[in-house]
Amino acid sequence: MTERETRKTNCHFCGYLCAFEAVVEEGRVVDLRCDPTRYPYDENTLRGCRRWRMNLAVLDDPKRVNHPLRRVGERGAGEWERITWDEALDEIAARLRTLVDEHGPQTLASAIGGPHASYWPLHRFMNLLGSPNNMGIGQICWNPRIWMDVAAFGWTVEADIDPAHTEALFIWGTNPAESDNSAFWRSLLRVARSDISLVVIDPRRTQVAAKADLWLPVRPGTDATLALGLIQVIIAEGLIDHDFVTRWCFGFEELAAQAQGYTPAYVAETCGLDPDDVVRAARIFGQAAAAALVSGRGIDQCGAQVAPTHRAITCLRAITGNVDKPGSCVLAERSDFTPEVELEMSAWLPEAQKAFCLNTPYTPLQCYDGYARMNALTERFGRSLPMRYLASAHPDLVLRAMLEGDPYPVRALFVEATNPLLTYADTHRVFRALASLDLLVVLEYYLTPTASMADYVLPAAGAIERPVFQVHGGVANIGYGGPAAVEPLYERRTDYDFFRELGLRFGQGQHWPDATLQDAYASALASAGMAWDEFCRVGIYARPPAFLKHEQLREDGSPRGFATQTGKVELASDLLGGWGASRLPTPPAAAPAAAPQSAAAAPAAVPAPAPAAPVAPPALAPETLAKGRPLTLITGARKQPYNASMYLNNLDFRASYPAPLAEISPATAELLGLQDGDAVVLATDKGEVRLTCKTAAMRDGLVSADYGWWFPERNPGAPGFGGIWESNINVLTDCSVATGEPLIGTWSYNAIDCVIRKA
Ligand SMILES: Nc1nc2c(c(=O)[nH]1)N[C@H]1C(S)=C(S)[C@@H](COP(=O)(O)OP(=O)(O)OC[C@H]3O[C@@H](n4cnc5c(=O)[nH]c(N)nc54)[C@H](O)[C@@H]3O)O[C@H]1N2
Ligand SMILES: Nc1nc2c(c(=O)[nH]1)N[C@H]1C(S)=C(S)[C@@H](COP(=O)(O)OP(=O)(O)OC[C@H]3O[C@@H](n4cnc5c(=O)[nH]c(N)nc54)[C@H](O)[C@@H]3O)O[C@H]1N2
Ligand code: SF4
Ligand SMILES: [Mo]
Repeated sequence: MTERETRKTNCHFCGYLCAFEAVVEEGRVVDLRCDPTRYPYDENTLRGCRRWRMNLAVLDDPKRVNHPLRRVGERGAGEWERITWDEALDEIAARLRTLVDEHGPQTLASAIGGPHASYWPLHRFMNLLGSPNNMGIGQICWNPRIWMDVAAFGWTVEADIDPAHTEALFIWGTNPAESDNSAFWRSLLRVARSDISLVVIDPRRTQVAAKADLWLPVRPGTDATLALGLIQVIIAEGLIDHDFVTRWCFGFEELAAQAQGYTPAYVAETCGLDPDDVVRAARIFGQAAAAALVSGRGIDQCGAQVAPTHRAITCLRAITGNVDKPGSCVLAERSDFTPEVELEMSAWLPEAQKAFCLNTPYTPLQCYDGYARMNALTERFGRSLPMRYLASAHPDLVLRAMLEGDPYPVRALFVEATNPLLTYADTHRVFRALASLDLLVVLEYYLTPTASMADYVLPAAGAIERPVFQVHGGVANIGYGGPAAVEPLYERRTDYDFFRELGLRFGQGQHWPDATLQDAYASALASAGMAWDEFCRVGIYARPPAFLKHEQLREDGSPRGFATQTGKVELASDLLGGWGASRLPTPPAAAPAAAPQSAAAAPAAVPAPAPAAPVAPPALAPETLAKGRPLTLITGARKQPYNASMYLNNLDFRASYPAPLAEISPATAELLGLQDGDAVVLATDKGEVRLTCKTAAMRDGLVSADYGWWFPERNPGAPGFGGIWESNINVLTDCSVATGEPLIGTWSYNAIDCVIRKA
């Protein structure tokens, strides 16, 4: 009789890490079942999810990379030789050593992607080696909100949606039906059926917008103006929380003066909205006993607008007293388990090496100096943000260092859990930069277009064959996950094993005391007094949230306050002002933000409330304008069942969603003479891509393009690289630091001028 047993494990096809029981027969996983006894405690999560069934197929997909590969032909030609792990590790170590000896440790950069893996092992290796250059997505994913929350509140806030308290919920630039599609999305469906007033701010009529009490189809890139407009109405109508403002806000008078010009008429004109809707939204937020707000990439990826938008949102929360209060939001606490910043060992990155941070002269907040200034504040409350992600190097500057050796040569790159040829801005430039390197190492599941450019492709162990512990950057006291069901198949290894083994070859032995990833997680949890076995049984470490922590009394009898310079919530910020930014939330002069000329972002003082909305003419070269009708482009609106450049190899998915879409409103389609299913060409000054036209409910004059599209059924290497030049929207985008947000460097994936025509 064959031996059959069930083992706890987790999915990892999105951030939920849903709990499974794996049925294991003779060391092989033969079935998976939902485990509602562990996070997220809900069988329906699986029922609504199309991805989890892929787990078995992906685990032993014949297309997986199963052994270390060394390039033998021309870079990109797709000619590989199978080698052993020891050969791979020894050769990579030797080649890296030669480059470091010649150029210094800063010659190595890393590239990371979304939250697919634990990145701290990579960061630990880089810190101990002495490289400050972690290139990633920080500037356009998560960092802007985190930085602005910390500047205002001294730490990050998370929405607390509690039917017992919440009276209003704002969903701002996020589309959980597609990007989350699980527990949070289902909680929103309950909100939509309840008495809670639901307001959605999104240029597209998303699923949640269709269920909202009020939908504000804002013009892309004008959210800062809208947020100031809400503040203006709330102050003018006396809807502020006087007690909270008096006791806990710094700079209210200044903010009130600043907001004055943002009348409903001005805001409606600038943002392309109905002035009555602006007033209605402000009243809903201002009159609610508790108002919650969730924002997303729609406002994170708006270039120079990003800091003023997030700051205006912190002000909106503060003047209405919606701070660390049940039903609005909770100020997170540091984790009891070892926080990310300690796991990544950022304290070991030598000061002399931090000086090689490429960002420092450009983005004074998103760099090691900026981190130190912010950390000096948060540390007083015993907590530190993860350093590597929040100091991540600006891709524009890393690519320049690769291509031009300016200000020093970056000659080597480690790519972990990302596919930059699809997901980073300006594909042509990324391609040239990768092609120019002396050493490119890619840790992957599949031979992606990016992996095809590598010198070494290393087989990464995935879900079910590795333990997981999801901590969301370690800014809160919650972590969930569980054990591996089986050992990694074939010669796959965890990313941790690679960085540890390489670390040992660089004399980092004392800093890698845990032989395996599971041991390392167990050590991190031990700080919280939880044993790994216990964690695997319950699947989560969490503490119930505490509210109103600023009111807690310290030993001397004074209230704790906020971890900011003034101890209050900072509506006006001397800290940010000290870096040359405006002390108040101030949108860059002309909207939309993405127009390269407009993004110089010399922060204006109180804006003259212009009578007419400044909608800039498209900032495109005449050659581009000659190609078609100008529209405003937004990119990357999430779509199930795909995730960025992943899962396009799933034939069932492709049968139901076969082609990358350019969505436009029916009125825009009519104006352009386009119909559903038409092939269209979309162009910016960077180039052009081909997509399929689809009409959808959204603002007029706008095109929303899918992102991450390549064709895994084709050869991922030269010459076509899986079709990355065909429909990949990042062929059209740009990440120039000069036109980005001046504190953080955020570039724009939205509010981009483009032209469109029938192919
Ligand atoms: N299916 C799927 N799910 C994913 C991912 C994926 O690739 N696919 N990626 C994961 C990752 S890495 C992330 S970061 C999250 C992101 O999750 P979300 O933040 O929910 O991202 P989007 O779905 O792109 O939603 C952004 C919304 O902002 C709107 N928007 C665009 N421009 C503007 C603007 O100027 N102002 C406003 N107010 N709205 C605007 C878009 O129309 C869109 O509906 O999703 C995660 N989940
Ligand atoms: N135009 C435009 N561009 C965007 C965005 C947008 O909205 N518009 N969104 C941006 C955002 S928010 C993000 S987060 C990025 C996402 O960008 P990426 O993270 O680069 O996108 P993915 O396609 O999810 O790439 C993940 C790759 O990692 C591999 N992988 C997955 N898990 C693991 C693992 O555990 N270990 C290893 N070694 N490999 C693994 C997968 O096979 C896949 O090839 O894209 C950004 N780019
Ligand atoms: S992909 Fe689906 S099953 Fe997997 S973690 Fe996400 S919601 Fe859960
Ligand atoms: Mo992201």
